[in-house]
Amino acid sequence: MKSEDYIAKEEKYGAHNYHPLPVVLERGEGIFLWDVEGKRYYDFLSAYSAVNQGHCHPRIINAMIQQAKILTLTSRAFYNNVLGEFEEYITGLLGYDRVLPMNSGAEADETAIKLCRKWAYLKKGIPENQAKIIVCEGNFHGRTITIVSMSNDPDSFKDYGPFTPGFVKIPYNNIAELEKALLDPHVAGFVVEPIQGEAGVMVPDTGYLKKAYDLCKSKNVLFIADEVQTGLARTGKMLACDHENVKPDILVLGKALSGGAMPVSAVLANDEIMLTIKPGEHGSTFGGNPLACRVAIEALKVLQDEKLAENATRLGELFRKEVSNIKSDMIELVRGKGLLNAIVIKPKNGKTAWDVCVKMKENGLLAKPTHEHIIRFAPPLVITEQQIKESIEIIKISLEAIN
Ligand code: IF1
Repeated sequence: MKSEDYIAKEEKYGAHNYHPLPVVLERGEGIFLWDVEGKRYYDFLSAYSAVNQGHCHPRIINAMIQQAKILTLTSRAFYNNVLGEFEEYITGLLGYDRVLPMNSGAEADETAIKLCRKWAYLKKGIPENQAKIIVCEGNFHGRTITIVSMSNDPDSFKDYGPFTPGFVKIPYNNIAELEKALLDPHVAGFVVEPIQGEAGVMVPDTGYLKKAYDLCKSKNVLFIADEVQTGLARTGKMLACDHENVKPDILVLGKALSGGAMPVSAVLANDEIMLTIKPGEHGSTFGGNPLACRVAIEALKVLQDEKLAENATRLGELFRKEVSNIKSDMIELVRGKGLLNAIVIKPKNGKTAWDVCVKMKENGLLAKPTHEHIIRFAPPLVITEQQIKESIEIIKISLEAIN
């Protein structure tokens, strides 16, 4: 079968909830992907930052294979001999009392919302069913009904109502609006992405997270960071909140927690919050399974052993500097942090970000547009200086090829 045959099969039998770039991938190694015709590509999406450690990292895959031969799933009806080790490791690494393991990012965000509400009723003393949670316009936290109830993007919520109540939407990167929203005594939490990914890699002003955190503290409101995309070395620190020395009350992780090997997510918090959920009040069949735990421990160790946060800082700076120097009337703006970057594209003769991505694909580099005119550039963090320079050359010739 050729690429077009695979594409036709998906078109015929699959739901049409995605519009992929026309490339059919069959193999990945480190920063590279190969299609079914054997053509090699630089991966500048990293499965939306799930593959920070690079495709099929040998240590992660080996951990996975070893554990898969022994035990994969018990459910939480019984103990398993890996979960405790994972819990001890990740809480020690990130400095929290406890962790609650889930699978997808959306489930972990749902868990954070449930935790926040439990805490609001059991600890803060908000009257039953009155708790409110502040969220930011432009957010992306996943696809469940409750999470799309937090969204102001019609693509996410339209025709999925009725929606979950209890969310207050304010503009992102706006301290004054947060201050105003916090005047309501029924506010229990504030959910924020340290950098908004889906919105087009929106980096807030320096000091925004710290000020927001301090304001939340002054009102006894939980600061909840969705680091599903920004966490785990992507922005040049283990957590993007580390840039401002902010320690979220509730931390949400996903994606790269498994290095892309399987869905693994987690919510971290201290005793006062985490212990408000009692046995039988929340969970997941697969959450905390021994296979996921082994994979996650190894994925976290790889981030540290290979100093991937440092690499993201260094090569991210290089990327933004060199791309800013490209002379192209299609580049309106380059922004980002670490290796989470975006180019805002100015359309030219009817050609858009999509056409740039198709051209880059032809030239051997994969990236995906978001919001019509923005292209996200987020390679695996194992990329080298030489490779990032080659990639920038591909971006350059692709932009030049569009007239
Ligand atoms: C898709 C975007 C990225 C996330 C944050 C939770 C989740 C995500 C901050 C949910 C997921 C994804 C999912 C993916 C597209 C993608 C995305 F463009 F939509 F915004 F990465 F930039 N919090 N992000 O970014 O995690 O349940 O998917 O594991 O295809 O929907 P999930």
